[in-house]
Amino acid sequence: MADVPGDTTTGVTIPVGATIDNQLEVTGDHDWYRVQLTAGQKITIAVNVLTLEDPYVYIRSAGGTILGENDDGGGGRGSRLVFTAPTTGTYYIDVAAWTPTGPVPGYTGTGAYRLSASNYVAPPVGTLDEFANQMTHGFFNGDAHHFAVMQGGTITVDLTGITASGRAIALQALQQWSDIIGVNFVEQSGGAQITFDDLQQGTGAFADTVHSNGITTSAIVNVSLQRLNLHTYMHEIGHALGIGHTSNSNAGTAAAVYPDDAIWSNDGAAISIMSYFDNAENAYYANQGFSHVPIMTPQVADIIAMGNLYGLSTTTRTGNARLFRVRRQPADQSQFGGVFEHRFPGRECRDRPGNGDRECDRRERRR
Ligand SMILES: [Ca+2]
Ligand SMILES: [Ca+2]
Ligand SMILES: [Ca+2]
Ligand SMILES: [Zn+2]
Repeated sequence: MADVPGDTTTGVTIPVGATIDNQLEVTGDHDWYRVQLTAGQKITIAVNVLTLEDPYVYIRSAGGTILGENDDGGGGRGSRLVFTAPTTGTYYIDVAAWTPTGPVPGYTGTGAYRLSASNYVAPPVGTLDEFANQMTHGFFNGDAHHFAVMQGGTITVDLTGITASGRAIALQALQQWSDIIGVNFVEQSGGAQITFDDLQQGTGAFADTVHSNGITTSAIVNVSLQRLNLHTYMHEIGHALGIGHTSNSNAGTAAAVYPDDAIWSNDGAAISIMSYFDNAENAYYANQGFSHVPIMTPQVADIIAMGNLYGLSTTTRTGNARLFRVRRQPADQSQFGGVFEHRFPGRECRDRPGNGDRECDRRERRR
């Protein structure tokens, strides 16, 4: 198969609705495909992994200027980009590979890919089980992973690298996840399964896991001092325990946009603490009486997802109806009302509504 030129001299066209299999033959290869669009036409471009480890895609103008780009929006390392043509004419879809900032052992950025271009279809409503499956499997392209522990077992955590106020919030977040899966988090200094840090990454937060054959052996949770709030800690600890986002969005490239980057129309904070979309920007939740305050507990899909990985606690607050108490006061009617009623010292937890943590996550890189 001849290589596709990586500039406007390309003679290869992809019609909207078509799928093409091709490859990046050498490191640094770019393959440009012409696509004819009409003004206002909205398309979804996807580059799926065949043997290429980590695709990256751009949409370019007739002159070759980059108009949009995506790395991992397609699930796993696959790319997905929704683009609306501003004018009628020729555009180019530029298929490339993710480029590391330095050499990565074994990574070449070559291999076979599957490119498709299709007219955009608005996302359907997802079920809670679909959300949970996306978090445990879909986000990782099927590569599910979790610590080898069940209810009554222990995961060690090292909180000695963070401030006293950070530790206080982290402990609340750990307690909430412990309430759900029945696993005890035990502090130790050095050599813990989850190590916490607050390195300055802008205002960022991220989690990294080390895992193989579905089992996580260690994880790092890093929440910078600007992000010390309960939501962020629960979200990042969620990653450490093995759940990804409810969409394939990741803050590695551009901020997620609703609904273009959503898999389901009801992807919002009402469903999951791992969502990139707050209710204020989500048309599905408009006029349903939801407030837009940041959620302070895992939500329903989170509990299902985490239960699928670890099982659900049978001892949490037994004999106490607070477990599924829903707050009914209008001012308090956040999301599902706080599936877990949780009291917390106020100030740390007040994040700006709508802020989410989309700028703050960092991609998970196994390598
Ligand atoms: Ca090529
Ligand atoms: Ca090429
Ligand atoms: Ca990618
Ligand atoms: Zn995240």
